Amino acid sequence: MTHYKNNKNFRVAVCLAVFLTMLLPAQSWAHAILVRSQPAKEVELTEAPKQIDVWFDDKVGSEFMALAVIDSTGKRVDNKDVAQETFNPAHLYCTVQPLPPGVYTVRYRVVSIDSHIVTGKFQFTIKAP
Ligand SMILES: [Cu+2]
Repeated sequence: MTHYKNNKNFRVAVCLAVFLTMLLPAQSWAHAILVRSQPAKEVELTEAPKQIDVWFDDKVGSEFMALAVIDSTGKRVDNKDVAQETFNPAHLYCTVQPLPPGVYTVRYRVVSIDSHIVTGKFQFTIKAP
């Protein structure tokens, strides 16, 4: 009786372990995350940037990439010219229109090499000089 119970627990443990090892590689492998940006997240600038740069921890797919900059009224102020650096596929950038002081939101969407879509956003502020 006790033996049967232990055996059953062991089998449950094995199943769980197999299940976890199936899950983990997909989670920890090549799921791109944003590691750096220019302007940096939450930064306050006194001079308007002309370009927005984002860097991921791994290369991202060249399909479906999107980078948008939105002002506080919801208007899109980037030039819809997102590009990927040829020799560093982890780096995307776009240019922006002349930006008056205000709070801006940068939204991004990329496809990791594990085929997962990664989206996110961050803000920066331009203060009057
Ligand atoms: Cu992933």
